[in-house]
Amino acid sequence: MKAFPEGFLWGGATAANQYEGGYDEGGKGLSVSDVCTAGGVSRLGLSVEVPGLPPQYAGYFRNMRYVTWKDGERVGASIPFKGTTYPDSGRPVMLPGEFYPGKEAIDFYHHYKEDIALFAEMGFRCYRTSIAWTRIFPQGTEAKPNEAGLRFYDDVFDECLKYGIEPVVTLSHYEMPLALCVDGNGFASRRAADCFVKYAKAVLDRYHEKVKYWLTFNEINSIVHGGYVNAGVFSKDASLLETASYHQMLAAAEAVRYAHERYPELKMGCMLSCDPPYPHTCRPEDNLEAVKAFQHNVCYYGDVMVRGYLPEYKQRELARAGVRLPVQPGDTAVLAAGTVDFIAISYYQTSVAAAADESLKKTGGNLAMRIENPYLETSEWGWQIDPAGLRYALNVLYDRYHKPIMIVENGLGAKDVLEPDGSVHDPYRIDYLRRHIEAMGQAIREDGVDVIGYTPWGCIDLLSCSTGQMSKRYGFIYVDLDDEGRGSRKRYKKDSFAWYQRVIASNGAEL
Ligand code: BGP
Repeated sequence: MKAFPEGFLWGGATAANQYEGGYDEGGKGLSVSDVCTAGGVSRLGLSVEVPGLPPQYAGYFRNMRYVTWKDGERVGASIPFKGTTYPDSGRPVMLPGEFYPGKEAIDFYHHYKEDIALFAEMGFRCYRTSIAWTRIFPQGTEAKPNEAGLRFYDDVFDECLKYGIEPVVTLSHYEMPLALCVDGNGFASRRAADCFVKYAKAVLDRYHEKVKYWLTFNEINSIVHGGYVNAGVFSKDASLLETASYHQMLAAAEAVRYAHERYPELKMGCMLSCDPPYPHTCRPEDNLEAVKAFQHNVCYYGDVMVRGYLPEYKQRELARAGVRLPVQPGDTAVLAAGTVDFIAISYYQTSVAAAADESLKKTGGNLAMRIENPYLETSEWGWQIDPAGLRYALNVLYDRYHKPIMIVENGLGAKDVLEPDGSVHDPYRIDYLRRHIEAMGQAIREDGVDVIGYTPWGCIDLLSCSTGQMSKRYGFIYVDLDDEGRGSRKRYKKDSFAWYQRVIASNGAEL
C-alpha cells in the first residue's frame, strides 16, 4: 500500500470516564458515569425492566451497564442509553455496596507516565484523550477551577509533548458533573450550557499552548439513543432531549467562538458518531428512509456545528412534534460564529434503514437494535463489521461539509487471552484494523477525502462504554483486570502492538 500523506496523525483514543479512575482524588466530583455499574455484575442484584421488548430480544440488554438511582426510599437501576424508563422523581446516586467499575477503572490516574511511554513506543504522533470536567469543576457550578485537577492534565499533556505526541482533547466525553444532572436535568437546563462554557474557557486558557486540537462533545448525536451519560438528562421526554441537545450545540459553538477569537492557531472540531444507513432494498420508500435517518441521526448535529444554523428539515420535524426550542436572542449569532475547523467521527459500523422495519431481523448489538445486514460479519458483541462502510461514510461527510476529517474512534471490541508467557495473540484485531485502514487509504487516495488522522478506540484496554465490561477489549495493550474489578492492572503488549508500530513507522505503507 502507498504511504499516507506527510504529517498524517496516527495515534490512539481513550476517555477519562472509562480509564482514569481516581474518582475521588485531587478534589474530583462525581460524574454521571461514576454511578454506572458493570454489565451483568450488580452486587446489589439490581436488574432492569425493558417495557415492550419483544420476547426474542429478552437478554438483549443483559450485559448493558446500569445507572443506579434512588426514588425516596426505593432504589433501582435503568439503562443509561435506551430501553428502560426512569422514575420521574428519582435521581441517580452512588449506592453503598454496589460495584462501580469507573471508580478505579484501569487507573490511568496513577499510570499515565507508563501508558504514555507505551504509546510513544508504538510511535503515536497524536493521542486523543478527554479532560474529566469534574476534576476541573467538581460540581459544575464553582466560580473558580480546581487547581489540583488542572495540574493533573498539565502533567499528562507535558508527558505527551515530551515524546512529540500531539494531544487531541475532548472537552466532555460522557462524564458531566452529576450535580448538574441531579439539579436541573443536565443540559435540559441552560445553566449546564453556561457551566460548560465557563469550563471550556478555563481549560482553553490553561492549555492553549500545549493542546492544538480540541473536540467539544463526544458523539454529540448519541442523544438520539438516550441523553443520560452524554447530556445528563435523566428522562426520556423527547422535548427535554431536544432542548438538551440544542443547549449542547449552543455551548459547543460558544467554546469554538471563544477559541477562534482568543487563540486563532487552535483547531476546533465537533465529534459525531457516524453510522450511515444503507437502504434495506432499492424500493423508493427505503431510500427516502435512509436519507431521513441520516439527517435525523447524524447530519442535524453536523449541519448546526459546521454550517452554523438549524437545518430546515429539523425545524419542520420539531414543529410537527410540537417541540419548541428555548431559543434566546443572540443564540443565532452564537451558532453562526462558532462553526468548526474540522470534523471528528467515531466509526464502528453502518446501519440499515427500511420504511417498515418491525418484521426485520435485528442484530444483537447493544445500543441501537439495528436491522441486520446479511452481507456483513458480526462481532461477538453484535456489532456489524464493514470496512467499505468507512470509505462510504468519509465520502458522504466530505461531500456534504468539505472540512478535514479525523477518525477519532474505530476498532473491534473482542475477548483476548493473556497467555502464561505474557503474550496476547489478537490476529482478529489486526485484521479488522488493517481492513479499515485500507478503506481509509482508498478514500484519501482515490476519492480525495481530506482525512487528517486516525486514532483507534481504546488503544489500551479500558471499560466499555455500553456495557462497563473489561472483557470487551479494544487495545494494543492488555490490562490485567476482569469484569468484577479483579486483577493487577499490569500492562502487557499484544501482537497488535508491534503491528501498529510498523504501520506508523511506515506511515501506513506496511499493513
Ligand atoms: C463510542 C464511545 C466510546 C467507546 C466506544 C466503544 O460510542 O464514544 O466511549 O466506548 O463507543 O463502545 P463500547 O465501549 O460500548 O464497546
